[in-house]
Amino acid sequence: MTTDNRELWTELGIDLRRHDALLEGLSPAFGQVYLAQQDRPQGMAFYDAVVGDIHGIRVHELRDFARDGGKVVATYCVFVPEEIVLAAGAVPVGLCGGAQFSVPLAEEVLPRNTCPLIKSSFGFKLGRICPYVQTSHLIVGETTCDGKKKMFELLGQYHPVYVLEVPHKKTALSRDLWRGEVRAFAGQMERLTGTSLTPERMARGIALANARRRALQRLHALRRHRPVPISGKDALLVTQVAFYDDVERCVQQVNALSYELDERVAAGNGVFPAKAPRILVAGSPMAIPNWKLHHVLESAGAAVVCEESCTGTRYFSGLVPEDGATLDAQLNAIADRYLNIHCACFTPNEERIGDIISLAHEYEADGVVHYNLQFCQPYANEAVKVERALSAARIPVLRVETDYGGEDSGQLRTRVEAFLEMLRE
Ligand code: BJ8
Repeated sequence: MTTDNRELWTELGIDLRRHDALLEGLSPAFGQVYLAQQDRPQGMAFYDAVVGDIHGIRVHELRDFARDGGKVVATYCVFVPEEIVLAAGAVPVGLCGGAQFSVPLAEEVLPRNTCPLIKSSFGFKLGRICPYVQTSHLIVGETTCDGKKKMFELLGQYHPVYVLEVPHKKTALSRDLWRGEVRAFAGQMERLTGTSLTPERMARGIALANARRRALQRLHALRRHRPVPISGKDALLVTQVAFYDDVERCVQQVNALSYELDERVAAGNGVFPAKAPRILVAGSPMAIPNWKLHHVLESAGAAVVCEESCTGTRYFSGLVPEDGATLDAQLNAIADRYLNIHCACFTPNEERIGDIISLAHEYEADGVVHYNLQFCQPYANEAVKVERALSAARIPVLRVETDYGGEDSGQLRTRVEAFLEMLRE
């Protein structure tokens, strides 16, 4: 930790006492969960360095950008069209909300039976612990689930917030509403940045966002190989970092890692034995530093080969067509790509069930762990249909509901071990 960082955090109004306590806990946790892994790809050194200076270099970059008049736009959901943010010359930053640390603070305000992702996010702002939030000029929320929707109202009392209305059905009427919302958001970005959106600027925003998706698609596709060339924990970390890193650097780092994995695959080198049970994790997103389930699974001998989640396939699947000739056509193409995200906030959401089954086949998963954050109603309820569909497809499934705390780790480990034992039989 450099003096320079402390000056920066002070300038951003960070509560240094709380912030020190957060970082003191993060460092050993990362060492135990990540650095203790064997035979990691060399390309992960970049990600280790990013976590090692998690509130340093990137925050400096954003602060310098802001000093030069740039705008930083913070988000919590993959429904926020980052193409538009980029086209307006602003920088999108996906916020974390994966730490238990800020949950008790949030519980002083929010109902305790709120999902940990919402509580953690809110607590970070309330306690002035997150320099990314502090650097941002605007937080863009959404009406995906009720908990978030109402939390954003409260968050608006502490920070500028703009809320996108995400419809909950995928009818023609909903599509029209969403297209209108995307246009209104484009106007909001123009006002925030003072930049008029043009087809050329939008084309660049679309190309950048697609480049990141392509890089992530390529990396994650390599996890289909047996033995798998990268651990699930490492792959998850790459996705988590992608949310807030500079887009071009992200593409470069992810592609470099993929080249290295290509070589591993060609040489038949994997990080786990070829016979390790292969697990698809499906469900709620896992924001940094939520590595809990992956750590339990891989410590018990499994290989997590895919995440059907917003910190997985839902983040990078589906490109925006790059041939839109007018701003209108581009905005429609963006809106349509986002409306095709299969979040459990939609009803019905049969496409997600189809995705889970296809991904289980594509990644040769021996079983699926359906993960939902405690008190997350959309994913908990949808798990019933997912479980039935997987049973019908003869794919073993384990349903897990947990939070960010460590109290249930022993019980979780026991259930995971029993599930893996069953898969090995
Ligand atoms: S598109 S999954 S990122 S909403 S876990 S806050 S749903 S109670 S995170 Fe999500 Fe966007 Fe959907 Fe993806 Fe609510 Fe559930 Fe909490 Fe959730």
